Amino acid sequence: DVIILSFYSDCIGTSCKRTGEYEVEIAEPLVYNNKIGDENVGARSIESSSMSFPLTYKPQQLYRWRPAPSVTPVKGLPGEKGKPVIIPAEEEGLMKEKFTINQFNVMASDIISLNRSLPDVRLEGCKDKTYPKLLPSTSIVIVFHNEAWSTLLRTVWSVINRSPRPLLREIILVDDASERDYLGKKLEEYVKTLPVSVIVLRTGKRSGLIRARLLGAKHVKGEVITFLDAHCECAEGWLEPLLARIADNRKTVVCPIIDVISDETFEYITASDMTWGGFNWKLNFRWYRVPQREMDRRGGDRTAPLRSPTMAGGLFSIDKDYFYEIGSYDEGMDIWGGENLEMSFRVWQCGGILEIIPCSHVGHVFRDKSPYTFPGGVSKIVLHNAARVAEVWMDEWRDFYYAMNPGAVNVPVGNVSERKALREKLHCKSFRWYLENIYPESQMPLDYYYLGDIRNVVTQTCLDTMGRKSGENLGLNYCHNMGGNQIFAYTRRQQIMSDDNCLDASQKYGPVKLVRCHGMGGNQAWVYDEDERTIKHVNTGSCLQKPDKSDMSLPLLRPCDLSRGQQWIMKSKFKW
Ligand code: UD2
Ligand code: MN
Repeated sequence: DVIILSFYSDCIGTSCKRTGEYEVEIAEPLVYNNKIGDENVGARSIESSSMSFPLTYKPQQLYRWRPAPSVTPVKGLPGEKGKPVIIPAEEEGLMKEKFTINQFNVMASDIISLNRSLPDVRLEGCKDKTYPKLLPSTSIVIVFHNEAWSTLLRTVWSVINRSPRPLLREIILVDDASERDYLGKKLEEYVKTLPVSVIVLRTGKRSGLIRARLLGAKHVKGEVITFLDAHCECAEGWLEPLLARIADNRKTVVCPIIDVISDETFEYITASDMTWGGFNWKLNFRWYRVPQREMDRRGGDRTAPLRSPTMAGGLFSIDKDYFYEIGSYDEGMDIWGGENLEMSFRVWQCGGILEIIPCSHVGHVFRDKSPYTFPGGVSKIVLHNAARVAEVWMDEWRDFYYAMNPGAVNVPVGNVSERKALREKLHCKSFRWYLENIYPESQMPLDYYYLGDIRNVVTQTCLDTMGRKSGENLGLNYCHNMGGNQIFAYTRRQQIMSDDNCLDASQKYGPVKLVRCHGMGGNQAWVYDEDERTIKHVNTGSCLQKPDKSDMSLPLLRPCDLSRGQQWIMKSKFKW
């Protein structure tokens, strides 16, 4: 379990930093100048093709393709092969000043070629994988609000350079009411000079990334929609494994491994293929280590598609018709956040499959902070979006969300009847089904006796995590009835948990720690006796007791003596 911890990364949104190793390998360039659609093949050639192909695609929707050639590094240019860029010391002041515009080092980005080369970061087993000769084409949809020129256009160029041309139908840029001059006429003129069809759409007024993506999707001509953020770099061979998987089963929603482009140096850093998407009680998306169960299902093959409980949200491909069949997006969501979990739950619960394809890599600039405004307030918007996810998809587990987010109760959810009707219409399964079958490792317990605060009879104070991390002591504080750090679940597996952490004791006496839940009983097994009102530690037989005078915020483990100081009440006044 200690090993597991080192793989977890703390994130806000998807701002998680991960590191890894990569190999550098540059191949010879090939001649490469097909035009879009040139190699569209008719029914006859498909019949004669030995490849199996999906019946859901018509012959006219499949294209013969060849891999795009590697981008050759240019000697002497900064950032080639994904190397970090260091800004000279004398320019550091300006660099820091400009950093705040986009919350990444735009000076570094600006001096890197829009066509820069990248290392081939794929696992060896990916490099000689073969995919069907005929695949559906895709349109790339990139939404942006006030994006920097160089990151936006490097995203576009990486798509152009590294996508098999006949499979790349077009690139659709959706400007979500940016306030930067260069994103106006200049951008429109620039994209006309590009070697593939690139169109610029404008939302007119700020609509948020969800509605901006819906606008982009409406104009898609390809068979598959691929969404990207506006600060990405697609790596070699990124597209064909995604499209091949969808061709195999059009109800599969597929994500690349999202590598890290450093926000400081723009170094391209390979992400682990051993992480998948999860979420916590607050409904934040988070990366967790892939459990052994999923490794076994894949026969230990790290190049095989990885079934992920959730996706990060920004980078994925989906069959266009399936995108609409399964309910596209919730138009009631504003600006940023929540849509990634919404789509994840919806896909799984309504009969689809969500996968990370380890042979597909795309880099993304992860930021610590958001650079743009959230009209109406960040927390209000993010809580509003998350509440819609909880209300529509999570059944009684929505309680965890409300209990954990003081303040969420007072944020209006808006009208969710259409989304609930969608859930009915598609005969989607319950959230219990999702937790049992797709995400048994989830932080949300499947069965629990109690969710609320835990109050000591004598001191009338409540157990409190004080927002502390795994490995630190459990605290005790006046009961505020606001939820959050004072919310605990007492589960059928005898855990007393708060989000990712469980009450844990390794000694007969002394303080109790918060430790990442491992679900294996042991030091984390407790029994609450409703009559005695005691919380007994199974391993040691000791009881949880009020603090002694030396530190009134530190509950202790002591031999059970049926004293009132060892009595706890699990009966919440908290309302959600
Ligand atoms: C992640 C996702 C992002 C989205 C978000 C949750 C990745 C790599 N990124 O956050 O795609 O799912 O979680 O909502 O998985 N934008 C607009 N209008 C707005 C706000 C944002 O067009 O009002 C654009 C923005 O310019 C960017 C994209 O939406 O291109 C995603 O925004 P972000 O980069 O701030 O999100 P990120 O990566 O923190
Ligand atoms: Mn992003």
